[in-house]
Amino acid sequence: MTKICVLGLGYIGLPTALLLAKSGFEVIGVDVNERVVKTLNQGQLHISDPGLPELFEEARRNFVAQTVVPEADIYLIAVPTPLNAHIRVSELGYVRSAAEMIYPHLRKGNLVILESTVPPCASEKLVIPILEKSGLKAGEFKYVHCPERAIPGKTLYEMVHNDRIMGGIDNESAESARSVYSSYVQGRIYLTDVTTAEFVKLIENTYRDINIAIANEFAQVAEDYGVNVWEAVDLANKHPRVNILQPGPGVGGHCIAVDPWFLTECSAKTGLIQLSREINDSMPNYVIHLVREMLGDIREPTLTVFGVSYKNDISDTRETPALKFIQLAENEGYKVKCYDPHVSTFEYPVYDLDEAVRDSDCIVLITGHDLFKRIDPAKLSMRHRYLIDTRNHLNKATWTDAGFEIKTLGDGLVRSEASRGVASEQPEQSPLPNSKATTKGV
Ligand code: SAJ
Repeated sequence: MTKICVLGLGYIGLPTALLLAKSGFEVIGVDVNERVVKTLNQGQLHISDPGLPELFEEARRNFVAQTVVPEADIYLIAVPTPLNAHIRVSELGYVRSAAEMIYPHLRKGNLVILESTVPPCASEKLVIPILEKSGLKAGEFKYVHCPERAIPGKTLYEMVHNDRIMGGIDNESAESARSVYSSYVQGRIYLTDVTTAEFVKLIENTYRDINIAIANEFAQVAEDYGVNVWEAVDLANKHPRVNILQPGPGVGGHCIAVDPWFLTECSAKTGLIQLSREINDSMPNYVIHLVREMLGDIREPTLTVFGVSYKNDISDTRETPALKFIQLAENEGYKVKCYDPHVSTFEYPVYDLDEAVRDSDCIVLITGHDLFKRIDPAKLSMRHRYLIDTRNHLNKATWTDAGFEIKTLGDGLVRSEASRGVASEQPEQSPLPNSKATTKGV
């Protein structure tokens, strides 16, 4: 039986290891965290994702976890590659130490796969030279970069169904990787060289970041013209070649908010990419400006943040825009209480709904969890009933009927109009145009 060692048993490494085990490989999962290893060997999971418990049950007979790297036929690296936010440069320490752990075991004909996202040329300049300390030259062992592309919240589904890119140091390497991934990937597999694969992964996420940035800029420009950006984007997207993304309070997660910096760290030609990062990073500042406008004259104001995970219906809070928003709010003297039914551990305390809204003046919705739609606003006991919805997520009529004054990011309504209740005329998700915008057919 072919033996695969998967290094890193996190959000990507563990599901990948289990998919391979289910496909019939003998899989040894390696993690430096003893608690993770112990938990898995006791039959429990340390992460949650739809379908993962069922997969774990099916795959366990071919899977074992340990803290040291064994001899294997194939080594797959799926360790984190965080960004050093101060200097905006990738930290490749985990990748480096994974390669250091592999090379003493490396034999002729072995295949090493890197799934972790890295800056262009990292394989060639950093990882392969470490592996060559084995005494083997690249080519005597096979090497491929196969960047992961699965979206959190749908990880397993996308791991199986997405197309994959395999960048090999030579064709034999890429073909070997293809045969490994073909065991469970139903999408197409495309072969290329290593550096192109590294580059492709980064431009995918950078492309998305830039597109979110333009949506965020449109939201702010729309306000200046009294236009509702949500309606405008919806209408623009009726064009066959336009697909504008959704504005929001900023971009979080460990990928889109991070990968553009990986792409640009060794290039000087990066104006648009950097600007987009800055636009997205400045959205919490824009949200606090909306709060200021709404609550201007309230004394000792308290805010309730709805949703602290970086996006809807998941528990992941990495790089969440909620964090920057809360810090800014506290710096301006607001008391902040958080409510997020998906999150139990966060930098700030997370309360239940009643406690989070008690004596609060304003709810600021940062994350569009589905569960928030089921809240009955009439039952919320607050000091003042203000709502800032940064995702156009909640039903305006329901919340207005419950006495809330609502500001939706990018709705084009100045405070006086909102106060007059103009916002309440807007139906959910597809608001009617305000006084300036019209929806005439031409
Ligand atoms: N967001 C918006 N507006 C949108 C879409 C997203 O403000 O229209 C925000 C989200 O709220 C979130 C952030 O952007 O804060 C990122 O969310 P996301 O759903 O766009 O992406 P991630 O970070 O969860 O996953 C991405 C995916 N990449 C692409 O779609 C190109 C995923 O396929 C990658 O595998 C993943 O990064 C990764 O691991 O690199």
